[in-house]
Amino acid sequence: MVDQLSDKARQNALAELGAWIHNAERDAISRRFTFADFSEAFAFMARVALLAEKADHHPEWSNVYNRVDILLTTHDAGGLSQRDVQMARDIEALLSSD
Ligand code: HBI
Repeated sequence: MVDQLSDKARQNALAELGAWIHNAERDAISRRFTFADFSEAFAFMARVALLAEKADHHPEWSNVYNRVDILLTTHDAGGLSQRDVQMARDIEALLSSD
């Protein structure tokens, strides 16, 4: 069982992950990524998919041409957990490694 973030941990995480928007209704974080074209967007999605499988923690996401919208929350915890924070960090690291 994974625990939902405490209020303090949530505030710290949101401060650290400034590009991610908190969805209070779902207690989730979301971010839109925009790429040069579909091929770049899909390559990013493939890399995120591998991260998700390795972490056994999966995004809720959508793709429209060169845009990828990712929402992270932990279904088992009913909201944000450290798994979401770490996944967001790992996704950010993908972008900076390009
Ligand atoms: N991904 N976002 C998210 N939330 C979960 O609770 C979750 C998951 N991936 C796999 C997972 N839980 C495992 O518990 C599976 O056994 C369901």
